[in-house]
Amino acid sequence: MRIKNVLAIHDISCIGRCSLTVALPIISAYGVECRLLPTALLSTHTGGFTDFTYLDLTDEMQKILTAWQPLKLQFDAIYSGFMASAAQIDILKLTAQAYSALTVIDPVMADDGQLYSVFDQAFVEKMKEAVPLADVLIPNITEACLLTDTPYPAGGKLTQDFIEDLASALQNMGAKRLVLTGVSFESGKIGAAAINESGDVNYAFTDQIGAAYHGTGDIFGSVLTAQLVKGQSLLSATQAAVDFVVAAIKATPSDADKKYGVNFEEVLNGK
Ligand code: PXL
Repeated sequence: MRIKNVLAIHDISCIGRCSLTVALPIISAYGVECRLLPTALLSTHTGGFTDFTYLDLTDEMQKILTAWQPLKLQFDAIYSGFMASAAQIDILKLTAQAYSALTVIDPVMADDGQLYSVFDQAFVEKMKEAVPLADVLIPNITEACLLTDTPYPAGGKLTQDFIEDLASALQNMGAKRLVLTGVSFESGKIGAAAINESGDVNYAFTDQIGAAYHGTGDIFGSVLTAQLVKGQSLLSATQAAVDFVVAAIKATPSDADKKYGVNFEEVLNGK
């Protein structure tokens, strides 16, 4: 049987366990080939590190895609994350149109009510154009608010109505299915909302442990994409991704520096 594959469109942050340094090992460990289209090369990720190097690979991405044309490649899924420029969102659009693949888009740009330092409102506006490309859009709550021009709730306090309004706004913008991450209605429980084509919302929760670590969104997206490619339903892929992230946090010493990410390698070793 042909091994399924995913084209992962993310940056390479050399240090800090996020984007391609988690997508590649996790997707491979699920028995799915991980093909790469790198968006940028950074000495570290941008969350909590200062004075990082940042090489924007927009021009190289175009050259790579051109070099692939004669190869007549097929991708089972395209999984995009950190985009280094607005022009890369046009590249994502062309790639999604050129290859008929399940398109999983994580509109990486913000968390905890804050836009990441390297992005601005013009980038948010451009990211809105990626929403209708998504067979599965996987924003966190901050990103979902930015994409729908919804004010971020005071203190991050969420209700079921709020989540369901965000979901229907994103589906009205053209996202087919959604997984909203970082959903919590009561202290001690956190998880994700999975929304199917008809707008039905199901939740996958787990016990909340410790603080927020860097890179867990990319771990979540990698497990989710691998599971979808392997034929799992949206809800079971979401639950698997929630459970994997929790196991990775549990495997990480509580006094570890959060910007170095979680010990997901130990979870892979146990697979
Ligand atoms: O994990 C998301 C992410 C990916 N890549 C880079 C980042 C971030 C979040 O800060 O800075 C470079």
